Amino acid sequence: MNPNLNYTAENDVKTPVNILLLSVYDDASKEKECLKSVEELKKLAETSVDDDENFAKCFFMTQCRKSPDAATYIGEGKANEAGKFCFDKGISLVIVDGELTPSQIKNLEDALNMYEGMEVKVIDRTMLILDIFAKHALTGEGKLQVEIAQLKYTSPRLTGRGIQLSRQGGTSGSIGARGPGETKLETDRRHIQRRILALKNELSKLEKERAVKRAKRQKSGIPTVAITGYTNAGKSTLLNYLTNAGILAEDKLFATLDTTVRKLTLPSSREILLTDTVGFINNLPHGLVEAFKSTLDEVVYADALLIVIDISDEDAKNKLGVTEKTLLELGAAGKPTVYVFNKTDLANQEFTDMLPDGTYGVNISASTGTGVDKLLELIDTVLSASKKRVKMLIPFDDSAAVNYLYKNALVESTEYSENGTLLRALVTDKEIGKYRKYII
Ligand SMILES: Nc1nc2c(ncn2[C@@H]2O[C@H](COP(=O)(O)OP(=O)(O)OP(=O)(O)O)[C@@H](O)[C@H]2O)c(=O)[nH]1
Ligand SMILES: [Mg+2]
Repeated sequence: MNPNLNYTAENDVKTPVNILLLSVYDDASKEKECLKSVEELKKLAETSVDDDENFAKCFFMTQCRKSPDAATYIGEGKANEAGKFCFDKGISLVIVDGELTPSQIKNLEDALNMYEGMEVKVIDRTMLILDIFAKHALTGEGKLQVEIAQLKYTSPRLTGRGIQLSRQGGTSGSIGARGPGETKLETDRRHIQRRILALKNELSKLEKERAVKRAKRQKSGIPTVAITGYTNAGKSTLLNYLTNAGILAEDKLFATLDTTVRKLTLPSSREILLTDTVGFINNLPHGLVEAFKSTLDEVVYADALLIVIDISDEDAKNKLGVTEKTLLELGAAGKPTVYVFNKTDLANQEFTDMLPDGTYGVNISASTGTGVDKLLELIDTVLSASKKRVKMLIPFDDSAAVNYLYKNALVESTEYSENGTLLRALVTDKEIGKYRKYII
């Protein structure tokens, strides 16, 4: 965020929150990669603090060592240096670019708070992401998913330092302590386990509702197209442009956590359902994919994907790699896909080296609408080429149809009944058009 914009609409002065970002890399060759990741951590910290109507002043420190220290993450000497630095700069929050064990957090806090009266709090990257999720989840389902993830991950890691006793708290101390709420955090592990179970029960009811809705959509025969990609790529802006969905789209990481579905008519007059989904990030926190399984299922069950890439981002290629890896892990890879290279109004880059062989790509600007017509055409193209599973009963006198399907479609099973040949096959729209009368 821009530190110059440190006034709210009401002219309240925003308070700077001084933060130190810490990262360890294991080989000199990885320094650049480490700094890139720290840069992203800074963006996450700014997003989180900005939500509290303050602004972040971020410093960073990195250390090259074989592996993070088992006790304090950074070595003892570096921890002393960091402690002094925190004291000098008035830093109240240290964020580590990785996942820490509860004891590492406690030990590092003890090491950093080296002078009387210091109250430096330590959180890790996952706690920070969960904190942003807690603030951005709007629906009941999203909130339940985040609270479960926080109870599992954040609760055991809270040391009590710098925790605000109010969920409304607007200072640095509240970061990483949102969601489960203070009363729950003060209770013992058994209580937390009981709470997780109760929330999971509630969540499973909502998941069932979602599954019913999805089944209804599938039955309607209208294909679903999911907009997916790295966080901040412009997914919500694209859905808004196409459907006036009115979803919050802003320069923040994880602005969207809840799924929105909108109907859209393509120029060919084919109707589709377009869904906006939660964005991905490098090293998506452990357990978060599981927590957001039902939301992410919208991607898994979609008929086609739009993978949105911010082409103005110099790290676009890596971020696309992260997106594809995450889709693979979710079991959503290999679907008919259009690669949507967005933000061309900021940088008109060639995308050809990023486009996998045999796939479709298009340059667009979701802000101005440039290229969107071509995108709609491509959605039509990939949907027409995509295969659907059908059952057909073909009369014996049309053996040409059976031969054609054997040659052009993927026939999964054949049976003979008294009325003809019963085929189960994966077919394209072209074959559906040709043999619609035989589909049962
Ligand atoms: N200049 C420019 N900015 C864009 C374009 N598309 C999106 N943006 C901006 O990029 C930022 C992120 O856009 P979103 O639509 O919120 O991105 P998202 O992919 O939905 O992000 P998450 O929900 O956080 O995963 C916003 O500030 C948008 O205004 C574009 O084509 N051009
Ligand atoms: Mg979004």
